[in-house]
Amino acid sequence: MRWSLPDHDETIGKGVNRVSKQLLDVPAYLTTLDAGVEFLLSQQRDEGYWWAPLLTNVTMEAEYVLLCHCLDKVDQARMEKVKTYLLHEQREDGTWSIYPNGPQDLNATVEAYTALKLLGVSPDEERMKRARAFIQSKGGVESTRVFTRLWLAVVGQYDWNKLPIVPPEIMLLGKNQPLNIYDFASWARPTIVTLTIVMSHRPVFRLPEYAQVPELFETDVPPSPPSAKGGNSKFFLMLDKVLKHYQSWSVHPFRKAAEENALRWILEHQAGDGSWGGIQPPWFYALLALKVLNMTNHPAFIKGWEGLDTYGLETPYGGWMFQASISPVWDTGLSILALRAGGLAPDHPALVKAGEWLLDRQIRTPGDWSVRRKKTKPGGWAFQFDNDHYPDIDDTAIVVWALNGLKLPNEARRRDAMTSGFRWLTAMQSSNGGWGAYDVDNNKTLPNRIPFCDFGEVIDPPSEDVTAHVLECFGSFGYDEAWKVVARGVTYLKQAQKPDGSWFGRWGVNYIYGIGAVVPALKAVGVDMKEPFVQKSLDWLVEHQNEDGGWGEDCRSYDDERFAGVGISTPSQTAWALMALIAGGRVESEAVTKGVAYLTETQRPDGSWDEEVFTGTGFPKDFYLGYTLYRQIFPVLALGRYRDALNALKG
Ligand code: R03
Repeated sequence: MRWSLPDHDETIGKGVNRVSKQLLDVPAYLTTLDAGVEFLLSQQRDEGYWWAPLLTNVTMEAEYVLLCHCLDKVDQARMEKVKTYLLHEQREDGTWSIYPNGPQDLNATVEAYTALKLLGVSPDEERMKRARAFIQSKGGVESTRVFTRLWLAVVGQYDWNKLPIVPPEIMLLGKNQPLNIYDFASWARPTIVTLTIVMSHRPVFRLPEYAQVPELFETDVPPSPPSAKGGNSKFFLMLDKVLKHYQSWSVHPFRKAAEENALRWILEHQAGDGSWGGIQPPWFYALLALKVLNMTNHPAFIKGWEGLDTYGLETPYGGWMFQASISPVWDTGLSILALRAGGLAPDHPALVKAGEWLLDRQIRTPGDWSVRRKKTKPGGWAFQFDNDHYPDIDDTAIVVWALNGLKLPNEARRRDAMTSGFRWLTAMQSSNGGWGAYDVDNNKTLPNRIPFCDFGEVIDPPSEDVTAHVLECFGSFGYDEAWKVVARGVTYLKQAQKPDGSWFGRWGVNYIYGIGAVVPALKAVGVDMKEPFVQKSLDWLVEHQNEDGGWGEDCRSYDDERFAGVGISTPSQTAWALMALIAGGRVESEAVTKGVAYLTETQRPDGSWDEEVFTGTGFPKDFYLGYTLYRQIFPVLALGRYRDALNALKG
């Protein structure tokens, strides 16, 4: 959906301010910057944090509907709102997509169609006919990913025998044996552990007659299911057959012990907010697993069920949606950085409040990351409010860097938090010099090969953007304490550069995000911006500037190289490009002047920007994120840096 940030009501004073600045002949971009700062400030919550909707796609709500059905917890009023949301997101052709203006998506369309049927929408309605025709034209349910077919199996619409198996016995593998759960990414791990229980019990919570979907199998088109991330190998297909045979036995000697391990792991890993890992998939699957084990009276189930509401959102038109994850720490860290760049003082009351809020969120206990870094002391931050098992490196880098720009009443506490955060980041560097998002050296490719893993990433190797954020954080300190760490990070980034000069964007779309992160980071750690490899990335940006002066890059760039750097201009991507060009020494270039003008001209009267498309990446090709505050944070950050760079030139 299009999600506008709420208006703020301080427009009266600001209007006057704008007029008087114009009279004093202040450059237009400074007026824009001030209005942008004001608007961003207006979005701060009373408790001191920033938190805006994290948008994804309708598989969240469709699965929510199926989950409520399975758990026998159907709230009719809530369901009506979900129906409103699903119908609102449906396009003219009857399909759903996984990002605004994106291509028709089979998984999303199958799931939303099924949910709508359960919600009472008649299959005879034109919109349902269109959805069905699309599904059938793609080979039907057999062409969907494993997760989609798994949901259909759980509601009695798909044969459990046709799904790949992940047996609970993987819980008995040691931490150094192949395919043990710690070789999977932090998000895949709880997903797999919870699903082993569901998949070994194979529950069926059959949909009522009217909601069954046999028509989604009726097709003349041969199915083309996605393959495992690493390709389908004979070995793993054979292993799957063996496991299916084993599953059919009536006795499984190790299963009881394995399941007990899985259950213990699940109970130990629930987050303070009731979720598992602060993300939707393991959360829903954990509730299903507890249901299957007859544990719906267990405190973990109750807390998990009740926590769901905190990730829900009412839409302005009366719909209800479910966020795949929530971003308060990320939004807050970035907002502080933007507002400092925008000119607020280190001890501005709003920033003090935000800084203290962040200090309270630092994680002081070990987590899954400790399995590979046993002796390292904690010190990270998570993305969400309360998710202590999974601090991540990206959030920690941004928060430590943000704290470094503040002056707080308790300076000793701020220093202590920065020091422990800094040390944690240092310890979490991978062997190749880069940083992953959650773990060290989570780069074994074997998990990619199991047939179950046909959607999203299942490992968490170092990425260019996270590495850049850590380096820029370190650069903000002067990095004497860690110069070797920094040097290895720079080496990693150099070897990761694409032949055309760009860097890949793992968590933001796409090469514009990569370059926008890497170049300012290289500058922050003292790399000479005149170096040809840096200049080459800046040339890439100039070549990809749009006619309107902005930059944009479509999510399609992950599937099709022709879309690299190509897309409608957006405020966030324009800001990323500007930050790289400014850091790289091109402050006075025509490209930068035009980019700044783009931001000035597209700002709304209230100081905000609009952004119609997603510029965040969950998993390249498979899952995208709309960070609602990016449109505000990054233009402010870029314009603030523009002002500083111009001032530095003028001496
Ligand atoms: C940008 C920096 C901060 N950073 C990124 C935080 C991203 C948070 C969103 C994560 O949400 C998820 C959604 C998911 N879906 N499916 C999976 C998943 C994971 C995270 C998924 C896919 C494959 C497997 C398991 C889970 Br196997 C919808 C650190």
